[in-house]
Amino acid sequence: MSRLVLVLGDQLSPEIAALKAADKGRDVVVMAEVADETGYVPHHPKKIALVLAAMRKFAEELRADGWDLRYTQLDDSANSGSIVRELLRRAEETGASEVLATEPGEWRLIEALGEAPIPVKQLADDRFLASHNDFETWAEGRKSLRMEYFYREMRRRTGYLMDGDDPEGGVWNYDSENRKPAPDAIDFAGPMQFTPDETVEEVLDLVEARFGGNFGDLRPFHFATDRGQARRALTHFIKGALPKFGDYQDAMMNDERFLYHAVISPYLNIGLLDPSEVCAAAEEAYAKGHAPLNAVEGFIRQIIGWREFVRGIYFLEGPGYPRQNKLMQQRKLPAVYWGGETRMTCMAKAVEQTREEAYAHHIQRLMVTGNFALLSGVNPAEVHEWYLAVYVDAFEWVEAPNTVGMSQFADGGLFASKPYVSSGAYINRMSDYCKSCAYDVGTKVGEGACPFNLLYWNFLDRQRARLGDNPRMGNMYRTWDRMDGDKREQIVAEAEALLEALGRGEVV
Ligand code: FAD
Ligand code: DLZ
Ligand code: SF4
Repeated sequence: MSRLVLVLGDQLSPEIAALKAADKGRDVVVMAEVADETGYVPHHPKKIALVLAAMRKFAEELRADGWDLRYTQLDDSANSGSIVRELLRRAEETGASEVLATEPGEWRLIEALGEAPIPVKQLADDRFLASHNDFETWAEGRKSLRMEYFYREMRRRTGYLMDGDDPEGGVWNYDSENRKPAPDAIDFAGPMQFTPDETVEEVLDLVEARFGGNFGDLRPFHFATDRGQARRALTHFIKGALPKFGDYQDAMMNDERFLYHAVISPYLNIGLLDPSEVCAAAEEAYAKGHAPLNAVEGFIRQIIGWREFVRGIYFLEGPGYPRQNKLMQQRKLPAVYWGGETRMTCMAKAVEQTREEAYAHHIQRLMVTGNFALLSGVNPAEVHEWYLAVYVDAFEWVEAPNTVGMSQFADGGLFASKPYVSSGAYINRMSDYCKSCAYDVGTKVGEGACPFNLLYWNFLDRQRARLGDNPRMGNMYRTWDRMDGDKREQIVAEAEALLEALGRGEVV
């Protein structure tokens, strides 16, 4: 009897486990565009378009490769609206009595498949370099989980940038050479852009009609939507941007949205690129003398270090992880996150580019929008839903640990040793935002004071019971304690007034 082979919208690789385990001669592949997946958060229209267009093109590849494939489009009249119901419908149609799946990247779907009224075998997703078991074994017995140590093990295991048993160049991590502030100009035009073909145009029309009201601009749409295009986008980055990737990794600029970043996370996350091919391409650029070690090491660390590490955390911690709120923050997400007017240039720029591109780079996500939400005391569940919705690369296994853990410290410091908070000084050092801002980054309190300055001290004061003993925050608390008492009172009063104004929806 035939089996169904489920391929989800972020599993678009011919090497995906369920396809590898299936029998092309008798099994039936099921792919489905369904309301449950397009609606579990108000996804950015570009994200929905990317996933649906790439699904349709991948389905064509599978058909051309000889697979019997049943594909449900979002507007098909028989569409039942959920992955499990689509599987049941296709089982009835084909007589199949079991399903082969690759483990989804979200507990919600893992549980739904586990509870489905048809046996579903969920195979390990081996697109990653570390399995769940590898990560659990590494984490077992450790007092704290630090990416750097996990990363070293991954270097040894994969052999990337290794010189025998030693790291290439003698040190594991070249971050001290990176983190340069924003330069005057960038000599890279940004990620490769692709003109929508017929399939993509059809999807864009569908998304416009159904999801045009979601936050985010659908057009222009230039993402790669198949493997060939994604590989060209990777090559374009390796040639044009990788050499300076490390230097300006943390910089932010008013007029340069992508700087030297790769913008390949959407392709990696939906299966159009494989982490090994990406790292091999970067390593080759180093071997050929095309890109320096600080850039290549930094880039490979993001992929075999951070990306694998956060996935390990998501699956180690279980389904409750995204709902953690160890700092007990309860405020609502301010309207500025959904495009509401603001006088803060840094926030305005980060949100504007998120709306237009469905993309912001790591430091914008961490030190602008993430930092502001944390300082403002926003409930991390709301922050999590925002990040899951608005970025084209957002899938829960990668988004939740980055948001809930790294950015909001809502897991109490499972893998970040202290919260990523800063006053305006950091943003000023790393960007040109403050030069065109209505606020003055140098003013700590009173008329024109930068909101990040006020909120930073207020956050420390408010969270003293939970963070005061953290040894890595000792200096910050000592500086706060040395401040004149009247000034501290004024900062707290002004910060609280600002938070109240934000809560009332006033322009801040
Ligand atoms: P580059 O800077 O060019 O880096 C290269 C690659 O390294 C990325 O494509 C990505 O695959 C990987 N990478 C780098 N940093 C991380 C990281 N911290 N975690 C996982 N992979 C990483 N990344 C996502 O892929 N999806 C998300 O939903 C997501 N949400 C985030 C939310 C917050 C609050 C923060 C602070 C970070 C988040 N990140 C997320 C991580 C990071 O911001 C993005 O991976 C990166 O900005 C993608 O752009 P890029 O391809 O240009 O990356
Ligand atoms: C993100 C997404 C969207 C928008 N739509 C679909 C869809 O219609 N069908 C589908 O199979 N997958 C979709 N996805 C990706 C899933 O949400 C993703 O597989 C899970 O979140 C697990 O990572
Ligand atoms: Fe942002 Fe403050 Fe700088 Fe304005 S002055 S851009 S609010 S950090």
